Amino acid sequence: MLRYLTAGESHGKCLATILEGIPAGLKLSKEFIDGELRRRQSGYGRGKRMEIEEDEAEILSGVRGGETLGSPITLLIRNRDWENWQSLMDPLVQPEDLKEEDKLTKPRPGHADLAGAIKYSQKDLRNILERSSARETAARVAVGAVANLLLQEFEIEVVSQVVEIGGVKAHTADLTMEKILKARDKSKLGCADKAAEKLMIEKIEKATKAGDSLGGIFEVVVANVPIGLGSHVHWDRKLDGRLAQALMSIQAIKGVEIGLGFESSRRPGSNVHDEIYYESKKHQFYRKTNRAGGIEGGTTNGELVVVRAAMKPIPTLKIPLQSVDIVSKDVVKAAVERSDVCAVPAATVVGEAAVAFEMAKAMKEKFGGDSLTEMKRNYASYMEYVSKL
Ligand code: EPS
Repeated sequence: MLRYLTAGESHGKCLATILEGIPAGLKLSKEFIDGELRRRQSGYGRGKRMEIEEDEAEILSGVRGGETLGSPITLLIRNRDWENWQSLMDPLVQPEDLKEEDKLTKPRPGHADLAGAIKYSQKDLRNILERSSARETAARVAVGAVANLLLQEFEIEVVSQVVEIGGVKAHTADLTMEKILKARDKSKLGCADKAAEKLMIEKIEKATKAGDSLGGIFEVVVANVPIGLGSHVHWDRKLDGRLAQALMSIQAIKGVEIGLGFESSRRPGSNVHDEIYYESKKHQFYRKTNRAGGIEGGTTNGELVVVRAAMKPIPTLKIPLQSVDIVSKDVVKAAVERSDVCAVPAATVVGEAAVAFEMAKAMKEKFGGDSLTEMKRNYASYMEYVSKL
């Protein structure tokens, strides 16, 4: 079983995560993890905070001689901004040391502020927003990077791209994965369509000037996935359900699609389902279309796994919306915090990490193994059976 927890507040000392279930013998490249962390920090439309942070993961346990031990892996990411927040955020600061004027009482519509404060009986919204902040996603990206390293051992590739920002759509359907990767890595927005990127940047500039924020859509594609990950037998083993949950749990995500997604509800069945063919020389079943997004009945069918997630605009607005003070009940404008105008490129990297984790978890469940050697042996035996269908 692959599982993880994260801990940490946005302006606390650090973010930490414990990841369990990675088999022993996986080479853990700190460079790769740090590279993914930096990728999450980039992207046009981010705020000043990203100029302060330079995320890197310290590996505290579960690794020796550069390889995993099969024991829990602890990763720690320090918040550089902590220095500026210590007097407010140090766990040992006493209530009497916290000034009344530092308390946040004006909840932002669309944020966890109000519901969280009522649920946890808090009179200072900071006690909610510090943990609900998308800063936490740095830890998820570190976990996803480790999962990705495991997937790479089986030549499974996870690629993501921004496909829409503020209503501007990218057109990349006729590009190969390699071309998408190349163009995406050159893009300030992680978007492989140059013309669309230009329009997206203009939209972000406009939103910045207007004190507003923008959302968008990203896509994650997984290639070289073996047939048979996930299962049809139980609700919590269906891979599409798990992917949707993992993506929906990312801050500000409001919708998830697999393959054709919502569009499949508008077409007749004959124009939705992917017809089945058989290549006798290769002993292989295959499809000419992939509208199912690589998953049927909660199980991978050997085609590309294709998922998309929609992110709402960030709720912290420079020109704030109406709200109500949680203490005085006065009508007020919502709190204005330093924030990002558009974090879709960052969310794309987080989405990729979330998908990598779920795919690695499904691989671990199917092929088991306490060591990577054992897992690969089980995988090879199954793939031999699949190659002789
Ligand atoms: C965030 C608000 C901003 C973002 C932050 C998420 O932080 P701050 O309030 O310190 O300016 O920059 O994102 C990150 C710190 C990050 O690493 O992604 C929020 O309210 O969710």
